[in-house]
Amino acid sequence: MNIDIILPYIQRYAHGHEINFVPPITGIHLAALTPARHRVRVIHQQVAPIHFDTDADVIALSFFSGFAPEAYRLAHEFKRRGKTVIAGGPHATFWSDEALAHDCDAVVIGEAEAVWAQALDDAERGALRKKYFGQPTTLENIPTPRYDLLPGKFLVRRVIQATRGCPFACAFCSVPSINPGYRMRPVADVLRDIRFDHFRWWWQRKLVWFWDDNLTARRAYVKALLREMIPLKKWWLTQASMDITQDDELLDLMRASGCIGVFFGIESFGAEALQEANKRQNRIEYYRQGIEKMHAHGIAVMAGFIAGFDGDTPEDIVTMADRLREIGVDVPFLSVLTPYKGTPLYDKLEAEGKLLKDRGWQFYNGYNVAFQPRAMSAPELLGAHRALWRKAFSPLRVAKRIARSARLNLGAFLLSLAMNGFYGWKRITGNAPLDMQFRAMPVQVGPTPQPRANQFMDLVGTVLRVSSFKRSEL
Ligand code: B12
Ligand code: SF4
Repeated sequence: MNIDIILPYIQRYAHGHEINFVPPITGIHLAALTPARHRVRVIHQQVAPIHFDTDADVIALSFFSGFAPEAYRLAHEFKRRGKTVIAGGPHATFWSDEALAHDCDAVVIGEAEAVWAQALDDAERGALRKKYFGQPTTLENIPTPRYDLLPGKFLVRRVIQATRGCPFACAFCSVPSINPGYRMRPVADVLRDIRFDHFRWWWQRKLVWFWDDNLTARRAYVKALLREMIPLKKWWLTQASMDITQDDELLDLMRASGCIGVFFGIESFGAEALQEANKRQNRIEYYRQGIEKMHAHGIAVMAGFIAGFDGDTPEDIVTMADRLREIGVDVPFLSVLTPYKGTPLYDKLEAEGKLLKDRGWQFYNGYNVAFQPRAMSAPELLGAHRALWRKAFSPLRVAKRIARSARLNLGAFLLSLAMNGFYGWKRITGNAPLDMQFRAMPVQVGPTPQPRANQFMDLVGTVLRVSSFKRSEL
């Protein structure tokens, strides 16, 4: 059969967005799991248009909640054209009946590994079941992602997953229910993927981007992996929890193996908010010292912050821009608290009757408000988030963060330059907060405007490509 794996997308910013930097791993991983007798394509709607006149027999849709309206529109269009539509991913897993009611023929609930080949066999025989329950399996023998199927637009290409799960249980996060427990791929398998070097440009061969939930949770495992990575001389990035800043041996290994950036979910500066979030691994009084330690190891700190906890006031939210500067964050990611199914937060807000019934899934894209906050109205929360954004990405603050990262190593500096430049560009060119408020806050489901690339990333790509013509490898 011919199979199109599609990752639907709804533009989250009016002026340039995350589309052409780092690709998701999900599509190319699913393609790698697809038995070889099928022909498979991977289409990322964030960089490529959808062609309804495809010769595919099966359309596989993978989507987050915020993109569900577009996924369902695509399901409807493909179904009208006689295609078999199979849905999966974090939204369909928790809302399988909804997906079936929106023209999906089948839903894979949970992981693909154990059921994907069976679902395709059934589709081929015309005996597709409505639901497939993909129980967590061992992560042994996971194939290398099909990097060859990534469109050329993505600047970074080697995305990898070494582990699944996270030992923490933050109230807003669905990882513990999506990936219960903690599973690790054999180190040798991960190294095989890291050694995969058939990429055109030096930075694509140099960079390893782990899309793990929390790569550093099992110290013995991650240390064994990093020891093996040292001779490979890569630059790598991942998500981790802040408690690693107290493990000097791990930090030394991270530096030695080429870590250039780590994403920490710092989330808040409020003790009440952290308690509400069940973020027991974060200690406010240690933020600054922890980040200094990362910097001392040449590692840039990307950090997530969330606006809208019960304890937050609009002032608390806006002043986060000052506080994240004080503690030395290199790249901030600023989200609005969003209640995803499968989280304690969702259960609590639903029980309290605080989920706003007039909000479609578009509001669940991380930048909009889908619930009634305690200390302010929904529009006040949105306004405070946009004010925080405006302040944190003012040209001066962006420039200062980039300048400060120049003291780190080259890779960490380039990362900070690219990511701060990406957000700063949006802020300058698009009057981003206004656009986000009025254009990226969707009020109705409709045809998606064609995503536009972030021109800053295009510029970075062009500069890198031109400057690479005469060099071999770093
Ligand atoms: C890596 C990651 C990112 C990356 C990459 C995003 C991307 N588009 O892939 C970054 C950092 C950019 C990111 C951003 C965001 N993310 Co994110 N992210 C993750 C994370 C940690 C891992 C996902 C992953 O790649 N896993 C590895 C791959 C191989 O597994 P997988 O995707 O789970 O797919 C498996 C199964 O789900 C299934 N499957 C998936 N799709 C399909 C389709 C079919 C047809 C089939 C058969 C099977 C199948 O099979 C796969 C193999 O078993 C997850 C947590 C998690 N464990 O899911 C959160 C998660 C997916 N992210 C989440 C969110 C909310 C976001 C943001 C909206 C956050 C924000 N505030 O901005 C943004 C959205 C940005 C965007 N443009 O997409 C939520 C989604 C919740 C929901 N219900 O929608 C999650 C679950 C975390 C959470 N908070 O609970 N994210
Ligand atoms: S530490 Fe990160 S991945 Fe783990 S439960 Fe909390 S938010 Fe989710």
